[in-house]
Amino acid sequence: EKANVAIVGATGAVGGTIREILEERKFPVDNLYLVASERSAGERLMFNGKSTMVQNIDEFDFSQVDVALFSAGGSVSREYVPRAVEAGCIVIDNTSEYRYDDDIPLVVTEVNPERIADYTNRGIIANPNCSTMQMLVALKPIQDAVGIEHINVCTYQAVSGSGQKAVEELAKQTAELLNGREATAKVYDKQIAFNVLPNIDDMQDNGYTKEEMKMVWETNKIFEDDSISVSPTAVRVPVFYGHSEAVHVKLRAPLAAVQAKELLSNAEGVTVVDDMIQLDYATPVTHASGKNDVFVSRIREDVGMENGLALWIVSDNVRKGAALNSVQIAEILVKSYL
Ligand code: A2P
Ligand code: 11C
Repeated sequence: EKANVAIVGATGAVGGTIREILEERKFPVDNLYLVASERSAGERLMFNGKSTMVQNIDEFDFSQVDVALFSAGGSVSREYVPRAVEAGCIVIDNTSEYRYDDDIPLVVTEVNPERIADYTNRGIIANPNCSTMQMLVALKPIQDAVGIEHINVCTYQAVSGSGQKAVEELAKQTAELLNGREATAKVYDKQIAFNVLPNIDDMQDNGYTKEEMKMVWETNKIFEDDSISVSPTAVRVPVFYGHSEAVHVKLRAPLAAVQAKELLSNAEGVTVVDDMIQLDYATPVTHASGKNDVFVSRIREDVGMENGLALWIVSDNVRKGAALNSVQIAEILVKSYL
């Protein structure tokens, strides 16, 4: 019934939130192992009222672990996920390292939980990118009802998506600029405070960034529908927690805004916040930050195309976008498969 769980990247933005969520949801943990690099090995962190020491990944014995949640970046996953699997762990990987391999399931728990069964292929389940995650939680009921032909999406992404150092950079630059000093940029190539950067993750040969292409590849894979086309622009904004998205979808059949609102109101993991007369609409700061749900506002028929629907989608990128979905996958895995 209980599982031995490891968090790899335990000292990071996502790893810390995984620890919080395991505790909040009373995940049936037998032993919890906290793993990071040699830099933070020896530090102690609390879990369920117990102080637990962070261990160096190089010396860590994965054979003690049933489920390992990896959130330490792509290169760490490339090197250590195979070792963990070899030692008998099932890995839930939160990087883009294994997401696009055909035999590795890519799971959003509200959309395709049945794919978790495919963990037997390679012992790995991949967790999608945060921008795809919240978009698909919101679009799932619409795809089921009438089908989606095309998605046009612009993102407004929080700095916590780039990790703890980026959270510190935004705070520091803001203070520097308000004190009349120059902003120092280390994590981002340009100043992020009081600015917006249309450049997230590596450039690809087609002129899109990798963050943008993730939204294309992952939408097709998770919906198991290659006929959906996606036009993405991914933008970093000076927000700490919570990604926002302006999404316009072309549907395969008509769907009135009131019907879409009704579908979304009944959808798992979704909260509709949509009463513009009362100025009731979701934002990262007022609704999403620190919360588990995906919030949907501004649900309206698209003024520029037939069978079009427009939506504003906001969610905590570190929670549903990363840590929460990983834990939800682990819950289903332990309950239904182990
Ligand atoms: P460490 O504290 O030892 O650097 P974030 O996404 O917030 O930047 O966090 C990244 C996480 O990944 C941290 O927990 C960090 O641990 C961990 N990490 C980074 N590089 C490595 C590595 N080479 N081996 C193990 N853990 C790593
Ligand atoms: C960001 N979406 O906000 C990224 C973070 O592929 O898991 C997550 C990167 C990933 O910068």
